Amino acid sequence: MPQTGLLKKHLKKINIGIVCYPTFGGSGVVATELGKALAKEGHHVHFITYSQPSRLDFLNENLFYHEVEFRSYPLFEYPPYELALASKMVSVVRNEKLDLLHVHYAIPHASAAYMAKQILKTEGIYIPVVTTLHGTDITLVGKDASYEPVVTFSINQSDGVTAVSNDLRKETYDFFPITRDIEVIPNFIDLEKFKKQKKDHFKKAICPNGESLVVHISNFRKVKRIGDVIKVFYNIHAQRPAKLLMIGDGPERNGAEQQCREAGILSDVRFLGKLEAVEEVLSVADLFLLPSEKESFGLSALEAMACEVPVISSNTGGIPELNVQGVTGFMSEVGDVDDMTRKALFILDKANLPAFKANALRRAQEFDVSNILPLYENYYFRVLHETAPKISGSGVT
Ligand code: GMT
Repeated sequence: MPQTGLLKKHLKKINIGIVCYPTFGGSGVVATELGKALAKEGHHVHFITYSQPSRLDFLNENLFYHEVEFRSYPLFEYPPYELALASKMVSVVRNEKLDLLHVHYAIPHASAAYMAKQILKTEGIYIPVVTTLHGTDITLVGKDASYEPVVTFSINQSDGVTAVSNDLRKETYDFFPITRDIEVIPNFIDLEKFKKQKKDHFKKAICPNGESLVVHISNFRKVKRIGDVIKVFYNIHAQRPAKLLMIGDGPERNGAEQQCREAGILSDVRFLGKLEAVEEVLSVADLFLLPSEKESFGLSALEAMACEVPVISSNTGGIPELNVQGVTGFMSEVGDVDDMTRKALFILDKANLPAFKANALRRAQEFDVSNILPLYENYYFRVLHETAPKISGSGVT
């Protein structure tokens, strides 16, 4: 994975537009962290989103932000965001003289980019578009008949396409009539930021009697199987003193609280909402639970591992490409809460926990931004090289 210094020296700095969802969610986090890392390397990065990305908490002279403004109008039951986004892309490419647009999450970013590209072509500008597929844009929403033709078309029309795991790449080819290559570039972590912090006072406040601390982070949607998080924790709690921290928010949050109340464990569960500095909580955690129905990568599990937290997950999607069975944690079949409980108790045993923690960190180091950023840089340069005749020629095709 790591790139040689020699190759890196020859890369010129590029002027790139990044389009993403700015909200609490994996694709937005990856896009924002990627932009920050590119800016640190000297590239100029222009974020194009409808609000400030939540992790864009960092000042750098190479970072720029362009807000997509869209008006509502009495006629619009659904304001046409995609049109406003495409218009914004056109003006940013034009005014900032961008070299490349990188859109994260196919819907509607890839199709809006296609539209922007067509408009710019009429002005003699060819803007290469790279689309990164993140997960539900393919596995859930993208497959829906109401989006599938547009998703297929805009993937095929992109100048470069990446997927965050081999499994997502395969699933894309299996389901959509894709006629182009898809490059796998896994998600990454800034280990410097996620370095385990000394937060003993925090651990003592939450677990005053030395309880095990279990954590779950997600956007609390059905696909995350929040009910299974609670069931596994209930079973752990029946066997040993433990606390559960639930980070994030979404449609399943209220149901989860009700489930905890009915199970009589609410006093040992805390819902912390959309916490930005997840590393502070993860630094004191003993176990991370991710029993999702589908997960193209599982960025939150990587964040946990970077803080030396072993993972109990389902064996689905791209998770096996991250969580190593019996080494960094365990995987069970989706919904098998009894198996997850057994394995969680094994990890939490004080004879086993230190080895799992060390292995989790070691595995996370493979996904450090210093290893993955060059893969993106090289990919951009490949796309720029391949599209060079279109960019320089007046007859854009
Ligand atoms: O679907 C989500 O949970 C949100 C989605 C996103 O775009 O924010 O997450 C997906 O992308 C993440 C970043 O690449 C991956 O780590 C998640 O595994 C993936 N989620 C699913 O596949 C369910």
